[in-house]
Amino acid sequence: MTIFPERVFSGIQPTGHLHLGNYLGAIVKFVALQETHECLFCVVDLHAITVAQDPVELRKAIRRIAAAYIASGVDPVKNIIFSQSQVGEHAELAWVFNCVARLGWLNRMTQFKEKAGKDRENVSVGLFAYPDLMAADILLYRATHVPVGEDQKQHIELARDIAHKFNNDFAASIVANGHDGPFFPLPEPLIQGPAARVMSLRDGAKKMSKSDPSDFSRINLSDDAEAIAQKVRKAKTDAEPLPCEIAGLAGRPEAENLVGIYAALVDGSREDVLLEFGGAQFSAFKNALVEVAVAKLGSVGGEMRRLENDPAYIDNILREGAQRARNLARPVMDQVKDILGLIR
Ligand code: AQP
Repeated sequence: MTIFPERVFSGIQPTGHLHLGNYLGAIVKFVALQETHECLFCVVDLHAITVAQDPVELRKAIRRIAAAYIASGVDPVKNIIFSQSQVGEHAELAWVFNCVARLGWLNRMTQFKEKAGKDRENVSVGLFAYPDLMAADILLYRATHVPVGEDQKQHIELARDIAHKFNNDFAASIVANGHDGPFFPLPEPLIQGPAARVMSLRDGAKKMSKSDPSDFSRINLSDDAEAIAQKVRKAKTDAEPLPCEIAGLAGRPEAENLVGIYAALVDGSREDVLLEFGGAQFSAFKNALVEVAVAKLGSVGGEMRRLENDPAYIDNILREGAQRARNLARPVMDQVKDILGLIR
C-alpha cells in the first residue's frame, strides 16, 4: 500500500490587490505549516491568464505575490516558492486531467458560474477548465494537504475526485508500473479557523475579493495605517452592541465578520473576542480592531514594498524555486506517462 508522506501545496493568483481574506484564509496558514511540513507555495500565474491581464501589470503582480509570501514570514530557503508557468509539468498534467475529469463535474463548479455570470459563451475555455489545472498543481507533487479559504473547498473536492478516478481507471497499469497502491493521494483541504471566509467590509453577504470594484470592501496588504483605519471605521455594521455569545451573531453577518477578523488577527477564537467585547459598541470595537490590524499588517506591507523594489532578488528566488519544484515534478510526470502508455 502506498504511503504518501505529508506534503503541503498552495497557491495564490497574481491578480488585483492581495487582501486580508487572502492573508488570513491562506498566507497565515502557510507561515504556520512551514514549521511542521515540507511545503510548496506557488504563484499561480497560469490561473491568472484565464481572464484578460495586462502583461506589464501581470509581471509586477507575480513578483508582488512572491514578495507577500516572504514579507509574511514564508522562508524561501526552507520552502519552495515559485511561479506555476516556470514549471511546464503543471500544464502537461492539467491536459491529462482534462481527459480524466468529466464535463458534468466541471459544470457544477460554483466559482465558474459566479465568474462567468451571464456571459458564459464568451469566457475562455481556460476559465472553465481551471479546476483541472488546480488539481494538477496539487497532485503533480502528490501533495496531501492544501491550505485554502473556504471558497476553494469545492475545487479541492474535485481534485480528490480526479485523483480517485485516475487511480481507479489506471489501477492495473499503476501496478504493472511497479506501484503497490494508488498513484495519487486524495488531498485534504485545510480550511478551519475564524477567518476561513472573510467577507466584504461593505456587505457581509459577499466574500472579500480582489476583483470587487470598491476598494473600501477590502483591506489590502499594501494599505498603510491610515487606509486601514479609514476602511475599518467605515465598515458596515448594525446598530446593536456586540453580543456576549456566538449565538448572538446569528443574522448579523457584518458583526460576525469583524469578530472573525479580530479573532484571526490575534490568533484567538470568536468566543474569546466576545468575552472581551460583548456589550461594547462598534465604535470601541473598531478602534481595537484598527490597532491589531495595523500592528499585524503594517510591517507586512512595508516589507512587501521593500521587496518589490528589488525585482532581481524576487526573480532569483522564483527561478531557484522553479528548479527545485521541477526536480519533484518531472519524475511524477514521467511516471504518469508510463501509466498512461505514452512513450517518453
Ligand atoms: N475572502 C476570503 N476569505 C478567506 N480566504 C480567501 N481567499 C480568497 N478570498 C478569501 C483565499 O485566498 C487564496 C488565494 O485566492 P486566489 O487569489 O487564488 O483566488 P480567489 O479565491 O479567486 O481570490 P479573490 O480575492 O476572490 O479573487 P477574485 O476577486 O479574482 O476572485 C485561496 O486559498 C482562497 O481560498
